[in-house]
Amino acid sequence: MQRKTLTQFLVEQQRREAALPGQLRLLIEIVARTCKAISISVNKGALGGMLGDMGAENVQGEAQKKLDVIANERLLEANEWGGHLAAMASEEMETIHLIPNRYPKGEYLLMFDPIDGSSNVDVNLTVGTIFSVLRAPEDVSGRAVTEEDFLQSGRHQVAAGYAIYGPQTLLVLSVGTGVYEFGLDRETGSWVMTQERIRIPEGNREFAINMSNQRFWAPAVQRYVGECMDGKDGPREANFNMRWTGSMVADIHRILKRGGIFLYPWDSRDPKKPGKLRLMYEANPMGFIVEQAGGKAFDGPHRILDIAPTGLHQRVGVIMGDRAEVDRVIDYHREAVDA
Ligand code: AHM
Ligand code: MG
Repeated sequence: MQRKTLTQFLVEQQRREAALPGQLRLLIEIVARTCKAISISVNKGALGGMLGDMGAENVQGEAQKKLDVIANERLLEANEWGGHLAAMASEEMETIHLIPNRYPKGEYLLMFDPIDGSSNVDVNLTVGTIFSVLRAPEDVSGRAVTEEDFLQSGRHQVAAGYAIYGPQTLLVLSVGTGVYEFGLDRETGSWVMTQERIRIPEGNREFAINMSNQRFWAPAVQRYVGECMDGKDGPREANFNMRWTGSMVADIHRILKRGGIFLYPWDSRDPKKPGKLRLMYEANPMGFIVEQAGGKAFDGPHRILDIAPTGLHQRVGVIMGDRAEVDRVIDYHREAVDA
C-alpha cells in the first residue's frame, strides 16, 4: 500500500466522502498529535518517572496513576486554544472543562479516557487513549456549555477512536465512513495508514471476559459463557479460547483484527454500578468503532449507541464484537426475560 498519512486521509475525507468539516479535522489532528506525546511518556516508564500512583482518587473513586493525570493534562492543554471545541469532559474529571475565555470557541464537544487500562501501566502491558466527539447543541454559542449538552446518545457521535500503546503505537479512527488504522512512524513522526475499512473477522471462537466476576453475572451471560466453556461437547460444538488483557482498548483492538466478543456485562456486585465501564468515555466510542467495523455493541438487551445518557460518568454493561455472537447474547437476554 502506498504510504498515506493521517493528514492526507483527513484532507481526502474533507474533500470527498464525509465532507469532514475543517474544525473536526483540526480536532482529530490535535488529538492524534497529543497521543504521540502520551505514547512517548508511556514508553519512558520508570526512566521518566511515569509509573506509580498520584496518591489521589478520581471522581470514580479509583486511584489515579501519574500517567492518568499527565495524559489528561496534555489532552486538555492541546485542545483548548484551537477554536474547535465548545468544552471537554474526561473520565478523570468530576465535571466538564470549559474553554478559557481567552480562546475562541468551536462547534464540538470532546470526551476522553486519557489512559484506558491504567492498571497495566506499572507492569508494562498495553494501555490506550479513547476519545469521542459530539456536536454541541446549536444554541451553545450564546451561553455557557453545561453537562447536559454532553448527554447525547452515542449514535450522534461524529468521530471516535483510540490510540493503543502496545508493541506498536497505533491510532484507530472513524468519522462515520468505516474504520481506519494508522501506525506511528517514529522516524518521521507521522501517523501512516496501516489498514483501511477494517471489518471484524466473523466466526472466531474467542471471548474476552473477567471470569473472576462470574458469580455476579446475569443468567443470560452465565449461559453464553457456560456454553463457550463446554466446548466441542456442548451446544456450540466448538472449542473456544479466552483472552483478557485488563485493557478494553487492547481487547477491542484484538477483536477488530482477529474477531471474537468482548463482555464487561452488568453484574450484581454493587447496585449503584450497573457495570464497570463508562458509557461516555468507553462504551460509546468503542461501540461506534465496532459498529463501523461491521460488529454490534449492546448492553445486554439494548444497543449501546441508543442509550440516552443520564450522567457524564454513567456506567453500562458492555457486550460487543462479532455480530452473530452479540446477537446470541441478546437472544439469551430476551429468552431470560420471557421465561
Ligand atoms: P480504566 O479506564 O480505569 O483503566 O478502567 C477500564 C478498564 C478497561 O480497560 C478494562 O476492560 C477493565 O477496566 C478491566 O477491569 P477489571 O480489572 O475489573 O478486569
Ligand atoms: Mg478506561
